[in-house]
Amino acid sequence: MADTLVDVPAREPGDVLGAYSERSEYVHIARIPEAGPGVRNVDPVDAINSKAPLDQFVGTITPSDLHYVRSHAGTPNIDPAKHRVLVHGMVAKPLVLTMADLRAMPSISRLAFLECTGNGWENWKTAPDDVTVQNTHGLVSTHEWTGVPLSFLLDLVGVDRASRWMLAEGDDGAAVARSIPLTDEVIGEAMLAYGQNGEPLRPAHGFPLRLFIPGFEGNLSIKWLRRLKFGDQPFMTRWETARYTQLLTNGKARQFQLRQEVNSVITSPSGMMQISPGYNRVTGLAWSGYGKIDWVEVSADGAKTWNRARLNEPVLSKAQTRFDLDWVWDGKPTKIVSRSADEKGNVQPGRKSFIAAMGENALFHYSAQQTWSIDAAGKVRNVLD
Ligand SMILES: Nc1nc2c(c(=O)[nH]1)N[C@H]1C(S)=C(S)[C@@H](COP(=O)(O)O)O[C@H]1N2
Ligand SMILES: [Mo]
Repeated sequence: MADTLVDVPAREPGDVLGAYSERSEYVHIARIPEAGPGVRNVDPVDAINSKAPLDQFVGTITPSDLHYVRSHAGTPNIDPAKHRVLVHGMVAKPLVLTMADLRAMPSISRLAFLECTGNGWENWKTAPDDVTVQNTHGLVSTHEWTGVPLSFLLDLVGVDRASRWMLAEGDDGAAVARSIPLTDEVIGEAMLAYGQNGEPLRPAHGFPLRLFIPGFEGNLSIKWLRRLKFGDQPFMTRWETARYTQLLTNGKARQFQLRQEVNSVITSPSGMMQISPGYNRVTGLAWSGYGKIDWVEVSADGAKTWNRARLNEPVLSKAQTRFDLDWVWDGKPTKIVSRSADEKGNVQPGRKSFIAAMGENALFHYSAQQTWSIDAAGKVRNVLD
């Protein structure tokens, strides 16, 4: 800590008050576009996703312009005045809705995380040691989402009680479409969202309308939503056959692994940071698709002994929770790692037991503990432990 005050600056008028507030010139914070697992430093035209800078965030809410993006065919340009949503299938009264119709309906707002099932996919096998936490975990973000509760719409169209599945289809070049099980939880928590962090959705995130399903894999939250169809079984789109299945060790593929697991990662110190001996604040993020985070533990000796971290309020269901822990580094090489548990009793597994259960052929839902090694010079690196 400094022991003197710097000179008081001259009392002069500051910068003009503009129509937007820009970030400080001293803050450099941006997403990184990637072209696939581990394919970094790409031209944005080749990117299939763009990862959020978790190492630079404070608190739990992701700024709108830094929410991660994952799109299969780029961002379509949709005029909200012309946009329509068809709701049909096993319903008493099929409807075509405009954005004005939806805006006139009751709305809810909720803070919740969205996570791509591909988050962490580098670490299944061969993650290099020079990655940052943005590379390893940047496909998760938390926003306040605002929209019409799905349950309101179900009542409006009179969904048949025998309908157990809903098809949601997007209006992008890839026409991404997924079957969503109509469980009580989904009916109670899903929304047709038109707002993010207090403003209309941004085009990359589904403007003018997307589905949002808290706790479930990101690809179910269909962007640029154009159609909901109700049926009594899954629709078996190519997204649930060719994509989004998990190849298991026994050679069989698992379909419909829809929930995001309990997870956590230390965001500071994290990959490629430089630390000094003495006091270091260890901080990170934890989240679970099952509900609230119950506890987070941090180990500073390579998972031999664990310490309870502080959970920073608010701790919300299916939202990212920030944790921190005071730590004095003695300057010796070591490894730091976090693990979390949720209110349903799920505990984040270590990498070895995770790989033993899931094998190495799977690509999605990587949620094992993340270990960072620290060498004698204080350099932090990714390590598969
Ligand atoms: N129509 C459509 N919806 C989509 C996608 C897409 O490519 N097209 N990508 C899905 C995937 S894989 C994820 S992880 C989330 C990402 O949402 P975001 O880009 O707002 O973070 O949107 C999902 N919804
Ligand atoms: Mo995704």
